[in-house]
Amino acid sequence: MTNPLKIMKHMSRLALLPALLCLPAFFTHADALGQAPDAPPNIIVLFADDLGYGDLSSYGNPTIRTPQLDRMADEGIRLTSFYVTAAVCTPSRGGLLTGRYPIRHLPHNLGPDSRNGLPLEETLIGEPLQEHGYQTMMVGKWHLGHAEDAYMPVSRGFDHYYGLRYSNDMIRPWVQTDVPLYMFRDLEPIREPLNQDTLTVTYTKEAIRFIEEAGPEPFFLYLAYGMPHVPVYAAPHRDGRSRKGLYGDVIETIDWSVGEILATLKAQGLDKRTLVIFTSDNGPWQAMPDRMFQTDMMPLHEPVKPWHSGSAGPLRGYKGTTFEGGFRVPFIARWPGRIPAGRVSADMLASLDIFPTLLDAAGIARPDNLDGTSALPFLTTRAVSSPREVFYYYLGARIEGVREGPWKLRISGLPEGATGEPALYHLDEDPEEKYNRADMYPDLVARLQAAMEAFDAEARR
Ligand SMILES: [Ca+2]
Repeated sequence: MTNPLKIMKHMSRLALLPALLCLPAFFTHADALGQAPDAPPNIIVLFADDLGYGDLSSYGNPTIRTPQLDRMADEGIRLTSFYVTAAVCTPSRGGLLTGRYPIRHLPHNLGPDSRNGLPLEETLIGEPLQEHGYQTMMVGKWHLGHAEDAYMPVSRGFDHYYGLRYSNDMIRPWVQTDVPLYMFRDLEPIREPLNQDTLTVTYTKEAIRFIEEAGPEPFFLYLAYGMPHVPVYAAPHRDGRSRKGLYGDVIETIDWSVGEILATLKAQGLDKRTLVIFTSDNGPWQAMPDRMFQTDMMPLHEPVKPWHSGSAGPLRGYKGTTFEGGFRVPFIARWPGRIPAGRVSADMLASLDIFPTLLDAAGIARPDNLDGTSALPFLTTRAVSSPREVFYYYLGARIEGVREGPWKLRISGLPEGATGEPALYHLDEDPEEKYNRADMYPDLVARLQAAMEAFDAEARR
């Protein structure tokens, strides 16, 4: 039913000393059996903010060191074609937590003064898990609505919440608002000045405490880091350590955090009972000297700052664009005994697939209105391919692209390299999106464009 250490902790709370005396035998029994095949696992989703495809050493960064995430990848699976549903925060988080494209619910970013939120008729991943006995906790950045309690995490599938309700820059001087940036516990603000230096450390402590104090039922922890979203701050004990400068320190602080969480699982005897996923909500923030995002948040010709260091690796584009650099992010999943170790796959997968995957892992029936498919057979079986064959790219409410197999059609309304003319890329041969092959394959362009238009029309119904 559950792991021995948790049973022990639970029992010790009840001061059942006689029962404790029997535990060595129980340990042996559990060790011999391992996890029952149908036992629902604990689930941890670690979601970085604006961490780019090329920001981890296992994804090729030449100077940032991420030994904990690299080890997690060695012990599990690492994907090189994993997509989020938007190149900015709010819709990407909505896509992750609903398993549905944001065009169906909330395609635009929220600000501190926003009155709206993710529509209340949407089902979020914590809800079915909660209904099936999971203990659920969210730590970190929410960004799916906060003007009413009904939009907040504790109303949407999480027993408890600790974190910032939106981005860490949504305060003066970065954003012109009078709403103070407070940490929240459940629905209550903690009316103290925010220390961003220790933001990642504080979140990590909350996450670890939740794991350590969880009862015998399975748990779901969603930890949405606030970093490396701007403005960037590293933990004091990591400051100045990275050759990449402050930005590197920030990523290495996240790496430290992942290491602490994995060490906690090991110490609690939960390693083999816990599926851990690490990914990011969109590509890296970069100085955009030409046009888009001309807001308080990102004025034109912004001077170069430490946060202009995120890397999309070999991919073109960055946060806020429908090039690969905006949408493709690292994805690492680890579940010892279930996910084979050391696998790297270029199969396409999307954050849309996480919701059904987690329900599948927990043995819970999936809703039939999802845009995602369970990737559990793919993740847990070396010979199985990803179920995902098609992915649609949206910039806000505008569809700008589709990927089918290795082919990507991009039709952008943005000025950058775009005339509204279709661009066709072969992403296996040309992940950098350097070579537009639209002229060579007019029939394929027409078919993919028709697919984009058909999906968009259906999604808006
Ligand atoms: Ca983000």
